[in-house]
Amino acid sequence: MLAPSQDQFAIQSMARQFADERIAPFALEWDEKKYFPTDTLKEAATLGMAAIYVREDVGGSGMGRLDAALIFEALATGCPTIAAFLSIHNMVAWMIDAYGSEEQRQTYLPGLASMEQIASYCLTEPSAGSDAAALKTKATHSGSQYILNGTKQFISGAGASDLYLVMARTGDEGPDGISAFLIPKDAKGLSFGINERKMGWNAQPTRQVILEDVTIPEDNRLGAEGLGFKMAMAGLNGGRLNIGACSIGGGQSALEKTLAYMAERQAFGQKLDSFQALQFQLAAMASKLEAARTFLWRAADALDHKTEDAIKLCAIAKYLATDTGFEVANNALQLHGGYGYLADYGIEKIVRDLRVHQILEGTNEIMQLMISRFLIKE
Ligand code: FAD
Ligand code: 2MC
Repeated sequence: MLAPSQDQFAIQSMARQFADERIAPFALEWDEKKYFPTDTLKEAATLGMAAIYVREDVGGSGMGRLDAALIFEALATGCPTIAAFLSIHNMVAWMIDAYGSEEQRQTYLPGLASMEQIASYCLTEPSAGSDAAALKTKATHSGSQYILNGTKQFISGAGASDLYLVMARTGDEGPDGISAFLIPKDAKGLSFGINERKMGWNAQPTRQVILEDVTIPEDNRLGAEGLGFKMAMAGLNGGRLNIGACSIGGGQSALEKTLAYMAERQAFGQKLDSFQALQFQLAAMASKLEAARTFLWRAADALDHKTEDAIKLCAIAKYLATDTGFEVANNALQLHGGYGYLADYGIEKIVRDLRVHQILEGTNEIMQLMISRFLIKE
């Protein structure tokens, strides 16, 4: 892979147009009002962006991870929060496509591809975040049913989503005792915590998902018993690329806003963009974004081709791209002076939104832990 093809860039342009017209003009208001724009998400679904790497027979777009990285970067220029939620939904859709029975694929995926059904991914618990394999939510097999009890923490889309992919313990301690379950919103015993007050990501809800004797047919188990953790991790490989792409998109948008601002704003009788010290900062920001973007493409291509080093490359990409996106957005805020700190300029929102990308889908310390484990093994 040298670079994406012209066709792939055309798909990215389509996503950018959607972001410019249907997301960016409303992003500040959604953030301020904590409004989750499900209608806009459904519009994105009509363009094939809700099941990007799901097979076409069930309504998916049949594209790859590199296409997804290009799409999520473009969408995030409008709003990283909305793009990132769409990524989580895509992650669940892919897991059902990859590991579900034919019946599960046919039951769930057409609705997820159109976003008539919205999905959430439920791994984290109050006492098991980075150490996800320590999760305690229990699924007890009883006859032809499972009964689930436990609490999931920080679940994006919770309360608004129609379908919850829940990782729960069916066996012993550790990763091999975990299985995955598909739980509909109306399941008896399923409830949600308060919508958390957050620094960013305000245009999507984050709540606890509480399971109290939630009883589901065994047909709602995704994949075999004991494979839940590995499936959850496999889903996250793509999720981490997408979150990285969302950070690059947010950083790119902050850079574009900064270039426009500096071409207008004067200080000491000059336009800001005529100070060489500031020009060099712009050069550094653009260079870092380009390097992270290009590396992300490499990792996406590796995941598409299931190369031996794909997992390591995805971890490196998530770590580099989310740190870079945040650094660029934060510099952009500085270059706006006091105006960068005002909500109306849209820069502080990008900084707030991108900050959490260094934490979720595996903190950047966990990415370093994974990368170093690979290095020591190699
Ligand atoms: P902890 O695991 O308690 O970590 C605390 C600190 O210790 C971190 O800095 C961490 O990097 C560090 N640390 C921990 N272990 C090590 C180690 N071995 N070596 C070095 N450093 C370490 N989860 C979901 O399942 N679904 C969702 O939809 C979802 N959405 C989220 C949305 C938001 C807005 C947020 C904030 C979180 C979301 N999460 C979601 C949870 C997210 O994945 C976790 O917050 C994250 O994995 C970290 O877990 P923790 O918060 O428990 O931190
Ligand atoms: N891809 C595929 N397989 C993976 C994998 C990956 N990325 N990571 C681990 N595995 C496999 C691993 O190969 C092993 O398989 P096997 O037994 O065949 O060797 C198995 O899973 C267990 O892995 P480990 O032995 O590495 O398990 P350990 O408990 O030591 O650590 C760790 C795993 C730390 C990498 C994992 O717990 C982790 O990724 N933690 C971060 C949690 C996280 O990312 N949460 C995100 C929640 S979702 C979210 O935030 C959203 C916004 C949606």
